Amino acid sequence: MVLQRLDALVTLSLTGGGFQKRGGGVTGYVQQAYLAHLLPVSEFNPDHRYYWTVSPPLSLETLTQQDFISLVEGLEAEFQREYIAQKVDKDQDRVILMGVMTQKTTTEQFTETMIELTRLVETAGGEVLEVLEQKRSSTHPQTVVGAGKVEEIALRAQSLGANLVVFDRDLSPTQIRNLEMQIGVRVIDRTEVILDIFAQRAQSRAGKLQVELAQLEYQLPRLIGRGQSLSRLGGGIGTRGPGETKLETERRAIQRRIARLQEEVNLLMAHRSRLRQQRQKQEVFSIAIVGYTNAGKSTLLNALTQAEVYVADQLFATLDPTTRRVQVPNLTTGELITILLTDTVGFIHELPAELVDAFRATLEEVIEADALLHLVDLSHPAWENQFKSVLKILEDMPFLPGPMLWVFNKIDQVAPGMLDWIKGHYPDAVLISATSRLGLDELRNRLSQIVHN
Ligand SMILES: Nc1nc2c(ncn2[C@@H]2O[C@H](COP(=O)(O)OP(=O)(O)OP(=O)(O)O)[C@@H](O)[C@H]2O)c(=O)[nH]1
Ligand SMILES: [Mg+2]
Repeated sequence: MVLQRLDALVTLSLTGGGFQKRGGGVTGYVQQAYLAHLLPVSEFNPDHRYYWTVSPPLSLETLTQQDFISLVEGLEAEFQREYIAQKVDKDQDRVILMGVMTQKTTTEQFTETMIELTRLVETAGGEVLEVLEQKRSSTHPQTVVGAGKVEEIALRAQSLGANLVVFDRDLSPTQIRNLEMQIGVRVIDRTEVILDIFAQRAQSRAGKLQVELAQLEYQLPRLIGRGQSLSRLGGGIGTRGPGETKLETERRAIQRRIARLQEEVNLLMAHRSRLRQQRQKQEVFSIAIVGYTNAGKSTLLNALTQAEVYVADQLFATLDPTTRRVQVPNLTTGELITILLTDTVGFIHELPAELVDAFRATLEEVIEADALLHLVDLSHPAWENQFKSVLKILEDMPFLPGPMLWVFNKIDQVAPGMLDWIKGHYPDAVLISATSRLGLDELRNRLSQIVHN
């Protein structure tokens, strides 16, 4: 009924033994009638435990006495009240998350992915109302999940007043179209959530430029499937950003715009490369801080230098690279030497390819450094997988600076037993707390060692 937008439904059952029609075919008497309609939340149905109700068997006579118009109008009014009550904050998307657990992932990894996806949606400004899951050996080519699950999502969306469904994986244009048609609200994937966060964060011209490029590159192959549904289902996560107005324009116009932006990114790269060459002429050793988003990279740069980089407990707080001078002691002479430390955009598990391409000017700061400082948030339950994800992203880069120093951060939040374990398993790593300023002298010494090797 939800999917077909029906207010009420009547079924009639026949006695079977009726007249024989003149031309053949059996007619029958109506034996019983049933009336079904959707149920709003009420004191009798508090958590929306029941979506619908079916009447006891009625006689035709009783049925004809039913005032359908007032029944439907009454129900409409109740649903409307519920809807308004749910829609307090109009700017906030009300989101249902859909996670698909395939054989490729362990339960633990899956749980981590869903926690992270929740965090991403909240960072983008959405409110997660419910997390739905399904185990499948592989995803359904048309709808990702099976027909029964699609129906469940539609029912939950309707009863919770959700206006957005977010899937934990990339969706094809066909899948998006099918899902939106059957569920009746906007459907987006994880990449779109990440792009939306970037769009909201981008401050500098370079940042905005790269975000727009990433969004257009993401949208171009999905354009055909999307045009109508976007205008039908409204804005919110995944529709914001510099590229927003371009969405409705022609595919070719988008292609032209992409080409122009690509050129601008190339100019940006050339500009940054000149700056780097100047620095290299001065023979200052440069180190780039890399790490999972929210590891504390900007906090560390601020702690070691007088930088005032924006720090926040949110994903992708930093988009633009910042380079500052740091003094480290020469371990033999004790003199202070100056090195350059660069803080930049954080990584995430399965960083969308469009972002990697569009942010190449920024990522080049990483690959062009003389060494890397890989910062890890040791207090995060999933730190080991985050650590591996960062290594994987680095491996996929065309080339990398030689030495990489592993630095485990936030040790003020870690149990002593865990620290002993880390020291045993990662003897070369440095343990610090950027906020409590623990281990920073040791870190300066280790940076100095890298410079002199
Ligand atoms: N407890 C504790 N919190 C820390 C430490 N270092 C950083 N944080 C907190 O971690 C959060 C993220 O810090 P940021 O410096 O913004 O992290 P980032 O790696 O730059 O993150 P993005 O720019 O989003 O990729 C902030 O709330 C910091 O205050 C630490 O040593 N201990
Ligand atoms: Mg940062």
